[in-house]
Amino acid sequence: MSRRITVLCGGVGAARFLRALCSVVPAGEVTAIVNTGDDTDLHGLRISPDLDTVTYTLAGAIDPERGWGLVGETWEAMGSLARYSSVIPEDSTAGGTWFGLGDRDLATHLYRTGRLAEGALLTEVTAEIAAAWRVEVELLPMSDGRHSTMVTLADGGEVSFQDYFVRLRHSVPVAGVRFDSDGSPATPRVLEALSNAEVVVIAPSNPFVSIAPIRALDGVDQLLAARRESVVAVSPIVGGEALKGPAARMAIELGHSSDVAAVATLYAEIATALVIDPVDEALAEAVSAAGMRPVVVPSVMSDPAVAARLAEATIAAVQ
Ligand code: FO1
Repeated sequence: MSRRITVLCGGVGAARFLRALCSVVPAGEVTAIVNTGDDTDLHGLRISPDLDTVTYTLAGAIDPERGWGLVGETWEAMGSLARYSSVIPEDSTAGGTWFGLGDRDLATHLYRTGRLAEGALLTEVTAEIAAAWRVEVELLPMSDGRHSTMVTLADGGEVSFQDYFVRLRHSVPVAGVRFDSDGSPATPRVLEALSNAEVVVIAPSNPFVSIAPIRALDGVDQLLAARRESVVAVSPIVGGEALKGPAARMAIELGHSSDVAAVATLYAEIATALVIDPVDEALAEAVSAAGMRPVVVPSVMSDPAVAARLAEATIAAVQ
């Protein structure tokens, strides 16, 4: 049974958009296809940051300041690793604390890792975690396989996405992005949700490292292009800046401009309308010239009412 609205999602921006969407349509009508290119293995645990950010946000449990992790979190486990910092061999990566895993958040990674080790699919485990948090939106990892986002640095090295984003604080210039894939496809349920939904939304997420990994899966772009007239994107760039994270700087470093016209160029083949903020109204013609219909509506989700209007206008743009 297909749900009415399918949303392509990264982390924080997508999670906030989904929360807004659920304030204007029943959560049971929404499917979220979530990027897993950011997934990482640390301390022997499988961590799926975007899935967790979406789950915790929809559960009302996200830390509102950070945008990731749990509100009211404690950090005893990470803090206790400091005991071993004086004995760790130089060539060891054990016990690292650069990626902050809160005590309660750790339970999610323990559960996910345990279930995957038993042979469960990430799709199944994600549904279990969502149900445990009473999340009614259908949450789908983009694939049950591994598709790791790798970032080529301008100085020539290559690092994993979390190395770039967290360890290097996305403060180093990038020269490229690639997806280190085990060749596994998008799940059948993902392809079905892309084919059968009434409306597909591309959330205000980073086009290069959040939406591109989903688009890189076999068949996804073709499915979207075939139903382009009912696909709408929300620009993650407002006034030349990213709503969150390094999307604007990445755009420039990867040879694009950091504005809504560049976003339109990236999405024109797969989506018909682009939601842009009034501060970018002067670029509406450039969006049209790039092949997308601009829809101007406040898109900085500063309060629930603005966010709800954004969600409503986004759906209305292609209905
Ligand atoms: N982001 C950070 O900037 N620093 C962290 O230490 C960090 C830890 C972390 C732990 C669990 C989790 O689900 C997310 C976490 N994030 C952290 C966020 C994450 O790295 C990024 O927001 C996404 O991967 C980008 O979408």
